[in-house]
Amino acid sequence: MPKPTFKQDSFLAALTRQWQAFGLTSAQDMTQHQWWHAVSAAVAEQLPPRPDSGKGSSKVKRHVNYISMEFLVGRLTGNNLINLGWYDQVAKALEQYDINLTNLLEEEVDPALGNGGLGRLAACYLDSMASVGQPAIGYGLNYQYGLFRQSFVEGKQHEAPDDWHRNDYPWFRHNSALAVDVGVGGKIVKGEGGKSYWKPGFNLRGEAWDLPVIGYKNGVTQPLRLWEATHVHPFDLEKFNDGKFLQAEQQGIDAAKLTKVLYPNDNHEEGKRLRLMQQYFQCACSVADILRRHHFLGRNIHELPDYEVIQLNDTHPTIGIPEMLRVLIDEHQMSWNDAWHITSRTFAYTNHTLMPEALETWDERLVRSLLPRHFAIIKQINANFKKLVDQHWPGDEAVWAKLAVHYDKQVRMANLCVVAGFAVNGVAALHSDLVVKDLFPEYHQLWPEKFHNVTNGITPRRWLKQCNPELSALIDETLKTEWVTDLDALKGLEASVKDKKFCKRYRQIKYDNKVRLAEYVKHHVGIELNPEAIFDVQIKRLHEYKRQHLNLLHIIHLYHQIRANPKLDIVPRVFLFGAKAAPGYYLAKNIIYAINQVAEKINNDPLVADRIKVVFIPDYRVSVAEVMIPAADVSEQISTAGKEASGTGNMKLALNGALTVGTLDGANVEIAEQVGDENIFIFGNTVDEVKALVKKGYKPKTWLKKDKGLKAILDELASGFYSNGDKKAFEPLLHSLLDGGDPYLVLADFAEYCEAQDKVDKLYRDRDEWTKRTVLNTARVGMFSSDRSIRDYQQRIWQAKR
Ligand code: B1H
Repeated sequence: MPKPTFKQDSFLAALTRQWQAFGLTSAQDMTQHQWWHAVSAAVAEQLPPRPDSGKGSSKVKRHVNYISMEFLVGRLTGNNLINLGWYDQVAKALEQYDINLTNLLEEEVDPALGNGGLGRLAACYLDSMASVGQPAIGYGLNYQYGLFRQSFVEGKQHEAPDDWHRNDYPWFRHNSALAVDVGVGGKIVKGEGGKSYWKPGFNLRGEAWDLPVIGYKNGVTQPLRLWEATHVHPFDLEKFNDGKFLQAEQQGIDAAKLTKVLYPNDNHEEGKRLRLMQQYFQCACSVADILRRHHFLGRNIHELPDYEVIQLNDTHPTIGIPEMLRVLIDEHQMSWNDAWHITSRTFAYTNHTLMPEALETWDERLVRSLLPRHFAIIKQINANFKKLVDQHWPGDEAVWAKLAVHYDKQVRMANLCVVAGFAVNGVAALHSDLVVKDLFPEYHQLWPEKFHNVTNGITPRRWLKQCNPELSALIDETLKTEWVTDLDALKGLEASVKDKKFCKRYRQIKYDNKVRLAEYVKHHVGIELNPEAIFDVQIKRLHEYKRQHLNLLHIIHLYHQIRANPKLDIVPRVFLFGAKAAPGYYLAKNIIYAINQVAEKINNDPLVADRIKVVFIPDYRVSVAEVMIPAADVSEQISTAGKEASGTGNMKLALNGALTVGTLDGANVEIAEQVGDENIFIFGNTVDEVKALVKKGYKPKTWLKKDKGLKAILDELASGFYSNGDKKAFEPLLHSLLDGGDPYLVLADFAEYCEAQDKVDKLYRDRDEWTKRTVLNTARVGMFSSDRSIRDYQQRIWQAKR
């Protein structure tokens, strides 16, 4: 497809229609926000009228349907302009109105339709599929409220609803022809000839709202299709005529509830009825849409797996599997065997976590009451699979207890995915290993060929070109190639570490980005930062396993050192945090509170004299990440080994020239391999060491006995020193570290973590050496482009023989 050309006349004409639609008499009368809206809508109008990703696919290249409950796309206007290659032309066109495009882009409210890494990964993958020419569609939900907005009230997290004004988001295209009706509830009834069928209790309508996913300068636009739940009939007319007005409206209210809000949990499931409804609604709409397109293109239903693959982003859309079987059997009148043959060659599953509390299981009563037909299908899958297990492990109830899809009145979604899917993959080499060894060893024995690794990636369009334009320009000048679609080309920068001029500019760019972040912090938090200090950044969801509290203990350790030796010579350091805690996650919220309280004390202690600053930036989100990442010197990736499946912030930070302080966990392992041991600070217990410590009977007390300084830190937290005398303020945190048994081995890694941080301090004093190592990070992390991940998916899963 040809690269789309920017037509200034038609853009300006569209812009005019926009301000006219606002009821204004001239462009100059628009507010800054209206300008953003008008420019976005005018650009959106220039896109092809109906992107349909299905047509480009063929038997040689299957079409990908990426189903995910979350797409954390971030702001679209700037990104779309870059990918279209129109950024400079639009900026120029706006100059005649005295409008600065860069400032305008700040007007956009982030569409925050995801929690964290899993949702952001989905967004990066859409960008890469469009950019490498993988025909694809993303299917998700059009939440009215995205992830909550966070503020701090006296140090404590406060949540507010995130109304992102989806109803006038200029990038949406509503496609009313694609609406789908979805039945829920009801029961199985006997029909004529003894054949039973499902009679749903009520119906919902799914309306399709498409966001354009624009490939990088290649003319490709593919949809991200987000379903919104509405009611089938605006009113139940019968009830309305009966005078039961309120009841008549009731149906509509319930439907609209379904896609009201994103569940704010990361790595944790709650087993809520509404959540299962959301999952089913999304899957039913998406499966119907996939089959509609398949038929529309004149293809035979038995050839579905030759043309389509359905990639499940974790188990959240698993109910799509029994839904596909139901449609094929009940609506296409197919035999079980034929339907199974099609379905089991169509679905593939990505596992994103080993955390037991995140593995989805549904109470059978819930599944049966909401989806009686699907429950019957799941029981059939289970019964058929039992025969296979009995053959391999005759009479072994313990194995069946592990492998069953339905057991103990629970439906286990991960097991359903493995049994019914043709591929299973983890998201980093270490994680995929653990998926086989710790989570699914017996399944691996049954079907070794199903298991794969695809290491996560990030899109270099947003995470370098867009967020770090100065560094991108330096790379352009140095390499003189289009590295943004071939990130391995960054290897070419290695030679530049010897180039003094290059290094000076690289360092200056980092400094300028730190100044930009300092301005942001000054404006939003009111704290002054010294850009000469080390900017040490930990940005990710707040979770016990990610160990933000390990970072906190080290901060207090430094503070103690200063108090013991007021002349202590350390490089000034700014510890920056960005993290949201799930609203019901008590411990995580307490850790936020502790960090804020310690920050308050340290930032205002004259003895510290600005050698340490601690800043918790509120409402961390994609647009804030875009300011923090280019400004980071140090990247904190300090999860307990074996717990972080991959991480992707680690990749973004390394790409932008931060040095990692990290454990051998998730993709850190591969980052270390790529950048080389000298260019990363690895510390802490390995997966095997963690397992051995736990097996031996891990006791927090033993570590406190060994390390008096560590004990003093915990004692001080318990003393009320950081909490105006309130000794209970950090009880949840202290309980977790002490009587709670320190489940994530924070104390065991503390000493080595402090040593690693000490090395950071030492190295930073040698500015040339530091710069050299950061350049080598940028140069050597090209493999973490999500374009590479997509090609891995193509080769190993989507386009492989099955
Ligand atoms: C990841 C989740 C997750 N893994 C349940 N699992 C959710 C689980 O709403 N829920 O119920 C939401 C999210 N998220 C993350 O995926 C991993 O922790 C990261 O290590 C990984 O990089 C990311 C992308 O693969």
